[in-house]
Amino acid sequence: MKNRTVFLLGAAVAAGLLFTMIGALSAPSAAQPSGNNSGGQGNQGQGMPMMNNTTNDQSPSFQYKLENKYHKYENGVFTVRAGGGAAVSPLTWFFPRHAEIKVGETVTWVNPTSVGEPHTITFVMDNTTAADFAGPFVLPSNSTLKSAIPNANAEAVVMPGPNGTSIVVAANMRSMAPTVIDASGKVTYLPPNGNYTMNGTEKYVNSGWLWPSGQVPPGFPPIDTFSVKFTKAGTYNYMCEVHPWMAGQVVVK
Ligand SMILES: [Cu+2]
Repeated sequence: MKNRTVFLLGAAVAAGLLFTMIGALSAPSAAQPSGNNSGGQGNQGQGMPMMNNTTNDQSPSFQYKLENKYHKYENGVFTVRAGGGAAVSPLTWFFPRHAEIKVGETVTWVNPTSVGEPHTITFVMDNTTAADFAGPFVLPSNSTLKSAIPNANAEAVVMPGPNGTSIVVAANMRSMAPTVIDASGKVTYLPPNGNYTMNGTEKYVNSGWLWPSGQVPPGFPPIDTFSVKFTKAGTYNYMCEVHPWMAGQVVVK
């Protein structure tokens, strides 16, 4: 368990760096929505006002208050915002953290962050099926990996493995893509922007990496929303696999 935690922390730090870089790269295009060409992007039907660039709108306290202010729960659909904030202060939190609904209703998650910071909505019901977002995989002997993009400044992380094999570190589909592991252990991948009906017996239900609309990096599944319909009363805890301190709860009555 300790090793896993250390690995997770290492991976989280690496991903933090990665996304800081992605954030920096995408920041100029993200800054443009103050013009007209993508003026709808910040709204996402959530009643969120566009940030104007007057005073201090990047401060954590401003962003936190803003994200907590707007609640949307109508027609049996409770919308929860995964993350929020902007370039200076992306928020790694669910807003609100507790959603209370009735049996048969739905929770929909969106990511209103104005820079490309991803989150997951991950329910780990049996306590053993959490998924790291990258891991070591065995390559057959004498195989090599090269980038699919010609002349890319890229090289896969490959290490010597046992018996002449190689170990490649690759992204984990069960973290990155919408995934369900049912009571019998069967793994099913949902299409991007999964719309899942939870029966309460699952071992693992994951949104995949949920990006702000229009900010999915190349190579990632195009996911900017996730919906779960709850058919059984109970308390459903979930977390974000990218930022394990992000925790939320759906109470179904
Ligand atoms: Cu997160």
